[in-house]
Amino acid sequence: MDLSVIVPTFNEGPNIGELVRRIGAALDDAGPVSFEVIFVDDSTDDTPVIIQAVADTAPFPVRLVHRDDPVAGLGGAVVEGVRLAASRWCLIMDGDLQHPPEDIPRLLARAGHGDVDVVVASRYAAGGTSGGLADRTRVAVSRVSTLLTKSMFPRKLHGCSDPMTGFFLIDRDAVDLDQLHPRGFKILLEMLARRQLRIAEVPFAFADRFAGESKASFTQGIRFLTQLTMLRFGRMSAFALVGGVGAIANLVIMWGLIRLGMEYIVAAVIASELTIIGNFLLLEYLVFADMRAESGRMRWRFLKSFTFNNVEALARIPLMAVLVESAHLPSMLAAALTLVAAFAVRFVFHALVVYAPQRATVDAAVSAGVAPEVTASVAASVDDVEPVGRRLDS
Ligand SMILES: Nc1nc2c(ncn2[C@@H]2O[C@H](COP(=O)(O)OP(=O)(O)OP(=O)(O)O)[C@@H](O)[C@H]2O)c(=O)[nH]1
Ligand SMILES: [Mg+2]
Repeated sequence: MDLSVIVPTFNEGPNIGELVRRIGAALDDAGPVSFEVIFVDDSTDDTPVIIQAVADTAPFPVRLVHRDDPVAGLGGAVVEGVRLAASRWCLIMDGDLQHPPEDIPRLLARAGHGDVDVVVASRYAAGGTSGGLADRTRVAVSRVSTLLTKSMFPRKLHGCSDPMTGFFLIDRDAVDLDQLHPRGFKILLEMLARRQLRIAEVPFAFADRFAGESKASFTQGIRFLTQLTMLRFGRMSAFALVGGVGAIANLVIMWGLIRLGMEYIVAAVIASELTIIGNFLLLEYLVFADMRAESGRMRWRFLKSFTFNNVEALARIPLMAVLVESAHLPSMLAAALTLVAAFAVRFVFHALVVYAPQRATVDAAVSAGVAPEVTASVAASVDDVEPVGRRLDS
């Protein structure tokens, strides 16, 4: 097998037939290439039935992997497809025909030179266009986020004008799949930022969606920003960002309640509790999203986090008093020291306790005889919560 084409799909039924037909035609024209198409499908509609029907009549192997319990969205689907691929060279493309299959032979030809690990189909290289982006806002968001991303990884992304594209050809042997933490849409970025890869680009014209609806959203945008922060500065910085947002929210709520005539102590307590709950939700859906699946029930995580934060708030004040009264530190310095210590303890507690992989899961896996992978993935996630000073690029 020379090539595995991997297509992540979420409710793309009306596009499947046309996509498979055009992939077949394009690769037929490219000479003798043996290839397969793998759909990694998270659909909630009849897309899998349509894929199966197309697969039954296609003159080349078309495989359907339907995930009943989708992990890590689009990025997770791509990684799953790459794992299952029969070929070492994997072409990733969207299922809505915004990535024209007719461009695949040019990507293959470039990889054929033998000097690169990944060939990126770029909207922003000379000769490429981004016409298929829905409107001016999407174009601007795409441009700005590309610039931001490139500035954060100047070396790793050198020579890549479009690290956010979902259309690329990659040598599976050049990436460490276990090291990836896919979340959301930007899986190429995840691959490029983790390890220095040799990149080539081929310009392409980003087309309009053939049929169906876009799954891009504001939430995906927020996920992307978290991904970027985590890749660049490690999990602790994303945690700090959430903490910072929480601190500001806390003050704003307290100010608002006082203006409504509330006693300042009561206002402070209400603001703190609301912030603790809000922070938990942000940690849950952004910072520790990739560790949720293995760490038991949400209500237990919430209970641990909520209790910890309240105990911490209660403990910090007396500790500060001790530093001022006994150690004679200036009160602002004492406050700052306790805040920094509280932050560090809070991070460690959340990373190692609240989001700890559940022992039961590991034990069950051990007795089921799948220990090596599970142990590896547990080790990887614990590894990842030690990002102090981690630098992925320089
Ligand atoms: N397996 C899987 N595929 C997904 C998921 N979300 C989106 N996709 C697929 O990923 C591809 C890209 O999604 P799109 O909705 O086209 O996103 P986009 O191209 O950024 O947005 P548009 O330009 O508006 O089309 C499509 O093939 C989707 O079906 C998901 O959660 N799981
Ligand atoms: Mg699309």
